[in-house]
Amino acid sequence: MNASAPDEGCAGSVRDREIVAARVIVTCPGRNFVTLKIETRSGVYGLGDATLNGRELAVASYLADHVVPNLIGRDAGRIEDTWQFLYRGAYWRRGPVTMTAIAAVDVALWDIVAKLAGMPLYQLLGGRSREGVLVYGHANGRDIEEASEQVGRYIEKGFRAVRAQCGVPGVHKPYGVARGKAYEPAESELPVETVWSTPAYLNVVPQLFERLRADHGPDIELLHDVHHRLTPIEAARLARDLEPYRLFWLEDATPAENQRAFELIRRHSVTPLAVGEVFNSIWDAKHLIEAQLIDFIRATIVHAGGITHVRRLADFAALHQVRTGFHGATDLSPVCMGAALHFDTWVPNFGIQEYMFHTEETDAVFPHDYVFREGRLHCGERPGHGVDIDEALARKFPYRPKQLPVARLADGTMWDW
Ligand code: GCO
Ligand code: MG
Repeated sequence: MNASAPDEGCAGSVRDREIVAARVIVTCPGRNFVTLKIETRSGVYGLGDATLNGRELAVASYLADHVVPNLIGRDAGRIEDTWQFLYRGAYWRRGPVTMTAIAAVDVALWDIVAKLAGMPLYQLLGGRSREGVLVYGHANGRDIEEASEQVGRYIEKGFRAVRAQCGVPGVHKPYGVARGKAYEPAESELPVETVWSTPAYLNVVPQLFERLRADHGPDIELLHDVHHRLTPIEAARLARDLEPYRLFWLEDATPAENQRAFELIRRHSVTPLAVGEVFNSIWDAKHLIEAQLIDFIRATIVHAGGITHVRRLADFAALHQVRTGFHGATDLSPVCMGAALHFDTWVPNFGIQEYMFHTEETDAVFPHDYVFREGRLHCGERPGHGVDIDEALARKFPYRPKQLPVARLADGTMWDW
């Protein structure tokens, strides 16, 4: 498709929208991020996040070597056609690397079209459905005491929903518990080895939530992430044990490659279930949604093919009263967060948005206009998704290889991290 096609649409002319350049920017302001910048003949550019934690350079190469050459000369306004071209055209479908690369292009194009139309992105999607986006923060502690204090600090900051994780007696380097100032799992060049014990974990988590309800009362929304560690029947037991504490959700209770595994959990418990941060496609969630085995879908714009695909997923979920609860860990860049907040501001079946704070260096490299107020994030009114990149500053933070940890049982058996 080239710029000599007849003029169409209202967001600039086809000539204005012609893609003249696209570049991949890799930077490490505290952690690694991959960003795609697409430039049009009009001078208007768009940004898309392409970060896949621990596998960043695979997406950078996929984009630079295999996608960018296809973009030059295309009409940035043909967002759907470009999505289909990259998805169907590659022949090799789905998978985290492919879908993250497609997402980066897709979000950059939505950003360009919204800027050319002079509209904040949520307006282009269908307009505002709510005044702000309910977010949950991450409290954690080495033990129950410390985790409860941290939940208190989040409540003081204005959060209405808090995820809580705590250390597990006898477990070395437990998931979700900070060892430094902030929790950041991708901490070394080769994976850190952690040790896992299901019995110790199943023992401590109900005690944690009993304490949190006693300390903080019935109104604060509480969430917990199992991070794929349990078998379906163990997950069913935990979900049932947690019922008295009325969680907002129990996340990734068991791995979901086998979507039917969730039938077992559902049979035993009414604790709401969330899953999907590692999903790349609507197909990963099809049975989970159709059979109403989950309550929240956590697929995220950056890893599931961008706004174009996640919109399809959210609409499908809405048919089954499943709400969105997008992943928003620090390994998703502010560019993804900006796009997600515009999406959350529009999507009718919104549930909640995860929100971890980025470092000051990250915020400086990615200037943005979203703000936190009274438990909610508010996207800005600037045209596009409202997140930019300071390329000169980004260059001062070169890529540093980092991988996510792995987990083993006490006898050395590999487990799910
Ligand atoms: C979450 C996630 C993260 C992931 C991380 C992996 O719920 O926020 O589970 O903590 O582990 O995004 O890159
Ligand atoms: Mg998670």
